[in-house]
Amino acid sequence: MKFIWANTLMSCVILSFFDEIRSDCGRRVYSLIHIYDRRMDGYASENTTTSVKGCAEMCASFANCNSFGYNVNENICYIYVELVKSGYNYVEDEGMVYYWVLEESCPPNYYYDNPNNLCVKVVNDKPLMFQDAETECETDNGHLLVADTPEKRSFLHQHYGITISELGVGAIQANGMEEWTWLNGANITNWSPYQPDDSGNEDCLQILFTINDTDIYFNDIPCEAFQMKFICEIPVQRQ
Ligand SMILES: [Ca+2]
Ligand SMILES: [Ca+2]
Repeated sequence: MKFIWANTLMSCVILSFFDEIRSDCGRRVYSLIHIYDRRMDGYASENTTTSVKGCAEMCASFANCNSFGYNVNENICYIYVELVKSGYNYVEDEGMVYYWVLEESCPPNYYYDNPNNLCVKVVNDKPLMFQDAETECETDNGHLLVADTPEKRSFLHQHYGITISELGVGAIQANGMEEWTWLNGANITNWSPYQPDDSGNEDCLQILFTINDTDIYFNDIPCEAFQMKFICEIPVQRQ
């Protein structure tokens, strides 16, 4: 799954900073790739424009654009769905420069969560117990999703509130402690009614979605009693 945010970006001003081009919306960043004078095969679109910034705007308005190449001699913009890297099939084409979209730089199985600037992976076909789920996320150099902000709760409800009824996330109640915290130490809010009830030594956290509400709520569950669907989060990979 990829999010299409091109439409909202059409009103953004594209700015240039040394090797990077970014929009004034602050999130869409293109980084210069040091491949020159070669035109890579497999572009999705070819258009005429008068500047590399114009080419960046074309990339922003093209769904799933992950790289673009601009020929500064011929004023031609090439749009790529894939991240252009050296080693592609190419033809010599003097004047070519390439940029790629940093925010889309998430590993396979992860996709970019634009509002929170994270790479996110949803695992709903292989339920695991809390510690096994956290270990899987740590294997990817991440951790279970910490839903500690309204933006993240909104993101979760918007994208999973209807299709996934319950989901494990990254919070824990240490043995013998009364205070709940997210894995990053933030406080937990938005408890579901009558929760946490610690009904049978419940020290891990589960999301409860309600379809008719725009927020999400939390319930404490036993850490080792049953397996759960879960979400991993990792930082965006700058390549
Ligand atoms: Ca407890
Ligand atoms: Ca409970």
